[in-house]
Amino acid sequence: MAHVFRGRTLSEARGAAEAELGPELIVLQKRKVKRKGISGMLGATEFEIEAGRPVSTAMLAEKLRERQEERKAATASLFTPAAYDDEDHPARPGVHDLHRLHDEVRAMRAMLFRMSKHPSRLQNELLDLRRTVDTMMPSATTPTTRTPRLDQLLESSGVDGALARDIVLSVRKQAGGTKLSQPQLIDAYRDALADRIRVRPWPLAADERQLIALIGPPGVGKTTTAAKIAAHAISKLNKTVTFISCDTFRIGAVEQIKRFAKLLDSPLMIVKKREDLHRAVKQASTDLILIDTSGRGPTSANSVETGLADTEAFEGLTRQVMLCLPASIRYSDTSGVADTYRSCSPTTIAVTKLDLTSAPGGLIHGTAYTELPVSTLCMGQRVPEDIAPATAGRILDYLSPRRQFN
Ligand SMILES: Nc1nc2c(ncn2[C@@H]2O[C@H](COP(=O)(O)OP(=O)(O)OP(=O)(O)O)[C@@H](O)[C@H]2O)c(=O)[nH]1
Ligand SMILES: [Mg+2]
Repeated sequence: MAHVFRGRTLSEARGAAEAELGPELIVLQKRKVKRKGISGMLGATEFEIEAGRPVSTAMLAEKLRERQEERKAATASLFTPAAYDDEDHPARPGVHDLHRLHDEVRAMRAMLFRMSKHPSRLQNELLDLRRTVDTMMPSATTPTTRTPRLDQLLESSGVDGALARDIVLSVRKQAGGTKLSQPQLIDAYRDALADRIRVRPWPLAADERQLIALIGPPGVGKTTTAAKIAAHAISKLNKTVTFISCDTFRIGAVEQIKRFAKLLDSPLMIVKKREDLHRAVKQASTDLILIDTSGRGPTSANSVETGLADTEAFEGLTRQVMLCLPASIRYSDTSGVADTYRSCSPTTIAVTKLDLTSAPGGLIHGTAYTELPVSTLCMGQRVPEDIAPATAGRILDYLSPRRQFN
């Protein structure tokens, strides 16, 4: 269970947490928040951390058994097969049980990710569980599960972490105990990747009025991607576009998008608050509304970015909230980014900076963690040229170009 502690400094908040949970506590999240009371209204801030007690293996097994019972009663069809059905072997999870538990926790997390607009206590508890299971899993570099040839394939795709381990297991399953030739190994590897790729058609293909918002970490390419999409919609699809910018935080951000809006002869509205965002969307009458956000991300439950999750405010528009991830992002870093932007309710992933890496694991890491499909690929700074709709074939070829291994 996650607990929240506050302090004027991070170490003060941590001290409060340690006083209650002990020095072995697990910190789940840290953030800067508005101070309570009048000083907060005047802009004073403090630090907040969410932390929980470390979970032992036995407690973990017990918790998961409880979840399983609840799950069976409520929504049996939503999850993977049970991990602890066998009454004769109930207590300590072995390696295979842990793999199954890991999958199960991932399925639960993915479902919560889809369902949730705001982090809940249960969600934090599950995240805590997932992290604990992740740390208990045998490393993907365990010699018994990897071969140098498969290592090389994974490395050249940039696929790592828990996802690499999943892929190794499925290639081994396909091999069924026989030694694969190099072309067979590449085929099995590409099949395993293909099973995990998810795409959604390029958002601009639809005829309905659309809202496309770009969210993601600082410098990932949100504003540039917004400009590319706008330019593409105007010049190739003859659509009208309104820009809305929520980025009043970074110096020069407004000027940057203003330049794009001017070049594309499209209106631009700047908004600071959630209500202003909804009002601006209502005012816009163009075919496409493009919302650019700050790399700082949602800082509180009432942030302007969190307003992107208010689907009822966008009636009559197809809502696409694209989580922008750099192609080179590691699997372990994807979770932090996805968790930060969860409250914006993203619908697809845009993978950027494909031109800057030869190991674009981000194409599949984001989907593996969030189950969101990839809609958009960006491969350079040129506006509007360096953008393309995501297709499964394109993603597979970026991850495992055939020529490289022939
Ligand atoms: N090589 C390459 N550069 C890119 C790509 N997309 C954006 N950039 C560059 O990355 C830099 C940052 O791009 P922005 O669009 O300002 O990024 P942002 O996410 O809006 O940044 P913040 O608003 O500061 O969070 C710029 O120099 C862009 O030209 C891409 O696909 N490939
Ligand atoms: Mg920007």
